[in-house]
Amino acid sequence: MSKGYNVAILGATGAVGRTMLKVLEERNFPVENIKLLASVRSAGTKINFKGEEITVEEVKPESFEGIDIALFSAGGSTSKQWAPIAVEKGAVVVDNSSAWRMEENVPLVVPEVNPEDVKWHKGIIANPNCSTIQMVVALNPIHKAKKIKRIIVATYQAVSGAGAKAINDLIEETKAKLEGKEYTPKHLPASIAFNVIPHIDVFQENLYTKEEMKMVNETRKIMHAPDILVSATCVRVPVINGHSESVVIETEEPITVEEAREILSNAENVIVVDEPENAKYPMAIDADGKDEVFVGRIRKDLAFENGLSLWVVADNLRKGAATNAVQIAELLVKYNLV
Ligand code: NAP
Ligand code: 3JM
Repeated sequence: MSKGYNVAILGATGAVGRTMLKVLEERNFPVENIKLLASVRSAGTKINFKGEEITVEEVKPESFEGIDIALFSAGGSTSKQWAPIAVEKGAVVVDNSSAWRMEENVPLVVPEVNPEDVKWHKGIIANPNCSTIQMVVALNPIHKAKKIKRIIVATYQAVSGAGAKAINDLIEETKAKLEGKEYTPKHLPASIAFNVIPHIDVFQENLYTKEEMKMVNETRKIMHAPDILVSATCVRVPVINGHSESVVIETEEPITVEEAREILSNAENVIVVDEPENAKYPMAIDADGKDEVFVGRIRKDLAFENGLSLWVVADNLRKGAATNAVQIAELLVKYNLV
């Protein structure tokens, strides 16, 4: 009989945590026991897993006793506080927050790009930011063939990326505006209904936001490409789920549209949707609920000598967070690391 694992989810009541439960179930991850953890606010909440009602518990140091794999999605400060405790109790932590991603002794893993990096973990493995994940899944195969020098990206990010309460903000503000009423979003930095907001996470000294700098630094670490130049503009749009990205790259060697299409058609977990003559291209609505990264609008960029423009879309709660984390857990099993 094959082994089952004791799995804990910290942040189980959140948008990412609930998606992780769904993905564990769908992919039939070998779970022996599951423990659902959150703050005292939602202790006692019941959540269904494989037909069983599981009660959410307040996270405590003892919560991690006997746990093999702990999937974290409860924000940066919670992760800073609890990951070392979980590791000390013997668990391997797969963390969805930005708290550990750039630490030297923490692998930052996208299974389609750098699966082998899980092998040098010291207890914590970081899951990259949602916008970074979908971009590197699409770009790494091109980088391997033609070496990318430069990436210029603008994101169109769904509100689900800001948590379950931000989804509520979009719906409530839209309803209010249609009825001529006022509603001020509580979990987004500005009005989101009928608007776009060029502000995700906090502004840095260089006038980029932290979300934008995550895309710069995480891309280099995951692709093992410390010299790659990345410039990002991250934008929140009134979409419930599914991030879209306009990506322009410059390669060292020339690349044709046909070559790029061929490379991407053969890339793992990438689906090319690119039929301009039939008005077919990737859209957030179609990526919702899917685990692949969708690429289209592939064309020669007119501003760079060896330039290529692409449109990249994925479900941010799935491939951008939960699915990637569960894939990392699957690698731990595959490589006998738990
Ligand atoms: P969310 O819907 O707001 O859920 C937050 C979860 O964290 C809830 O389960 C909440 O529990 C729990 N939590 C908050 N503070 C806690 C504390 N002090 N102790 C224990 N649990 C606590 O947010 P989300 O969208 O699921 O995102 C959660 C985190 O995942 C984010 O903060 C971010 O770091 C990360 N994330 C990563 C990606 C990615 O790209 N990889 C994408 C989105 C989010 P209660 O119900 O008790 O409040
Ligand atoms: C996505 O602790 C927090 O404030 C969470 C902020 C957050 C992050 C993050 O920095 O961990 C919200 C949504 C992310 C992320 O994936 O980087």
